[in-house]
Amino acid sequence: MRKTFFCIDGHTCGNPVRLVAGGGPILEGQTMREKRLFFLEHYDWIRKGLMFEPRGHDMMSGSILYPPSNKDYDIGVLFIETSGCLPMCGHGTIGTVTIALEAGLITPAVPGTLRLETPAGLVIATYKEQKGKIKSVKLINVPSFLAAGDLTVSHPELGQLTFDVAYGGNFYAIVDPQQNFSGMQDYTSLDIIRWSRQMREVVAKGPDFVHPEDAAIQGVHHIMWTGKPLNPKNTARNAVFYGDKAIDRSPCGTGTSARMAQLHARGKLQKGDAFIHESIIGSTFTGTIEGTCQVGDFEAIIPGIEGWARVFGQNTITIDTDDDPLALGFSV
Ligand code: PYC
Repeated sequence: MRKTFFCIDGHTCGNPVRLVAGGGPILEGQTMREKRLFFLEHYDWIRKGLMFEPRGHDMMSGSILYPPSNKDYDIGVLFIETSGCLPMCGHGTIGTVTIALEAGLITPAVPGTLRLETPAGLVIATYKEQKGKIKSVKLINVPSFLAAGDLTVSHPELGQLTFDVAYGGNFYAIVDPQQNFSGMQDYTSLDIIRWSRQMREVVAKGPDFVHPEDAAIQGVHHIMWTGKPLNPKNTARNAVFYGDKAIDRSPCGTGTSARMAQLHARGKLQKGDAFIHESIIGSTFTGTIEGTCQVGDFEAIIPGIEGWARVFGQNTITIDTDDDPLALGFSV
């Protein structure tokens, strides 16, 4: 099998976004939720080939655009990452909107606003444009909630840890500074990656986390370690672990949504507060609470996430499984 993909590469606040503009497969299914499940079953080799080394790398992430399931949306988005096909990806959405608009791949029905159908639900993007460049994108993300607070695990290296689980488009285990963890600023990314793998394993032995309205969204696959910002004007900093070896270079859109939901549920963040969230490299998203709603038994917030992306290249990539033994990538 030999297949070529026309990709446009960019990054959102430092984290990669590879938009597959040509060569994406036709997917069965009405909604993006159904299309995601069909892609995972039949076309996951495309994700592997485009995301993993040697064509990608540990942090690689991207998207493929599809016609939406109904007229309420402008476009459907499938997210592809080293970690799988996430129901929602915030940095991926900011990058996808920026790349797609600058390349003329989508034309919004209402200029300045895009209604995106993601597998996790409706995400509304508004953007600022200057001389053909998208300067910033603000997402109104899916309702986000604190799913469980004050859980404890015995971490193999760190010992007893308390953490919360919150949803922001994916479920996150959030580890705040405490006796056995002084804050992500005090450790190397290699420590955080190793601890995160161990943490994911022990968290998986605890309660199951399943979205109350969509059983296809389940499991705590991401770990957020919080800490002190580099710039004291910012509110907080994080290191978000995803995949097997990745720390998000952006402040993580779904992670920031989950973090705001956690803080709101704990009475520490209100509507009207600006939550400036710093990434491991110091880049920022501005988070806001746009409103509240109910998701199953959970009181949820409607998060706003604003950030920027830049486009830097075009990349025609061939995956040839007949000729290249490493066509579907590898991970070391
Ligand atoms: O920005 O939502 C995000 C994200 C998830 C995983 C990596 N980035």
